[in-house]
Amino acid sequence: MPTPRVLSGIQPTADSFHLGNYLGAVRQWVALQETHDAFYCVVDLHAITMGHDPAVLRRRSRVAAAQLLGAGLDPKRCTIFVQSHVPEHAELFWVLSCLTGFGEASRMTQFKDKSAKAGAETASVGLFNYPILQAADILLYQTDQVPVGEDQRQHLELTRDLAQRFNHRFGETFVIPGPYIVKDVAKIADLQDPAIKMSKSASSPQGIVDVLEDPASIRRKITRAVTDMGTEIRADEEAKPGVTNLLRIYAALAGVSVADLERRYAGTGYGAFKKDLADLVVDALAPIRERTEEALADEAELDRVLAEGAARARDVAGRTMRLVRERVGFLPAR
Ligand code: ATP
Ligand code: LTN
Repeated sequence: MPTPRVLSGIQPTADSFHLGNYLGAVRQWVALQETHDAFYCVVDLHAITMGHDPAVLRRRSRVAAAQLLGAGLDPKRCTIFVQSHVPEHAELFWVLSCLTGFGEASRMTQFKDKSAKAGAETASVGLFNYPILQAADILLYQTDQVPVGEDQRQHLELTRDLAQRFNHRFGETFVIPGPYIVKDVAKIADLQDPAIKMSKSASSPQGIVDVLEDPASIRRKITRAVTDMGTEIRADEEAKPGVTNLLRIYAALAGVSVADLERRYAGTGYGAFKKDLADLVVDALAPIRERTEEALADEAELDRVLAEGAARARDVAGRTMRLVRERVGFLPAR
């Protein structure tokens, strides 16, 4: 059996990843580089669907790559690259878009949410096409599993449908990928509004903890996180969504179960629990922040890592694309 392949992507749309990105996705990426043939991509093409500033995009793309290194990705163990360095993504996107129904794309809930916010007239066609480009990212690498948070499940379903449709119409070409979603961390909630996910675009500054945030500010936000009626530290999605979210974050970072924590904090109040959690978050993020700063300090080396990643990615993507062109019926360019 060949080593199974994973691929995932993260958008360079903020100056830092947040705790939801880290626990829901990036931490799994780090673990999977040990057991899988892993490709991780800073998806800058996806980052221009809502309007952007070129200088900011350039900075955030490097900051995103540096944070991946800071979080523990090792370019010797995995391939880290920037999506726009591999033109095959845009090329396969086009082919897949011609297999996607207009109605099918219109049903994507992330598109519906984000276009409603932007206003139907101002939302770009790029935003509409976003999930099809994501499918291209995944299928180009013959990916077996895609480590992401819960919010990406629908996009992965579309990806599987498109792969099956292509294979059926043009002959076996793509591996059908599956989601790799770790239940307890798949949807970290906003600290101020546990009904919504912690998110770069939707959370208020108080609701979101950034990976690169300074320790005092992290402590403040955790101390002020919304808790629920009563004083009991107990997981209960319905009655105690705020405390449940904090318990999940704690359990994930400490490597213990929520049940263990419920026992440990039985009879104590929210205060001590939040203080311990704040210490834990600060201690977990500090080394990531330091390594990210180191990676950013040597821009030439960072760009070299990305160039090497792009070369490895193009090798795989190029092979898939040659097959796709032939299957679709494009003439060889000779
Ligand atoms: P936006 O709010 O702009 O949609 P985002 O905060 O969701 O952005 P992305 O770059 O879209 O960030 O997501 C990167 C990865 O992090 C994805 O795999 C996504 O599923 C995961 N993720 C994002 N937010 C959370 C969260 N609150 N809990 C768990 N995983 C999350
Ligand atoms: N849409 C994803 C980012 C993304 C992605 C991918 C994830 C773009 N391409 C390919 C997994 C595989 C998001 O997190 N919002």
